[in-house]
Amino acid sequence: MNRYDRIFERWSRSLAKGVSRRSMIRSLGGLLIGGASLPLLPVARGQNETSAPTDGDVKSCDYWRYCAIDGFLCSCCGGSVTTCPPGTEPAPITWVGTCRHASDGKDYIIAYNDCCGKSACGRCQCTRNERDRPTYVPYLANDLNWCVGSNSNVAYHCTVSRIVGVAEG
Ligand code: ABN
Repeated sequence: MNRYDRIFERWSRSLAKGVSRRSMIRSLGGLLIGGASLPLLPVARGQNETSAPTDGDVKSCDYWRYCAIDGFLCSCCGGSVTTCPPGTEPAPITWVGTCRHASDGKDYIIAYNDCCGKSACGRCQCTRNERDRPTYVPYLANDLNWCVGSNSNVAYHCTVSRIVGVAEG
């Protein structure tokens, strides 16, 4: 047995003495369940995509990635599909939808992020609501003012749509 084996053996024996089997199983269960539920959290998923190829009319409500949106399109309000207009900031919380891209047939996970800090833009209202869920499933609900979580006095201006992943299966 080499030195590392002896150290590891001593460490596992002292762990076995100090920790009951039940509490070990409880901790492992907590780790597994905690790890599995992390991807469900509706927070800040939309911050990653900085630029996106233009593959359609981003000022049209029919544009593919707006399939689950409910709001004013930031691309008509001085911003872009993925960036908030000047003078506004993204809410810290997003809701998500899954939209099919017609040209490659893949389903993309889209984070919809409200931009906050100015009064409602009023242009390009778009309400598509595909697979929208009631507000008691908030990360899949679009009919909520997510600016409530921002520093911008709850003023909702428009919504951006960022690709955050490809849906598997
Ligand atoms: N998430 C868009 C939105 C903002 C304000 C009110 C309803 C919906």
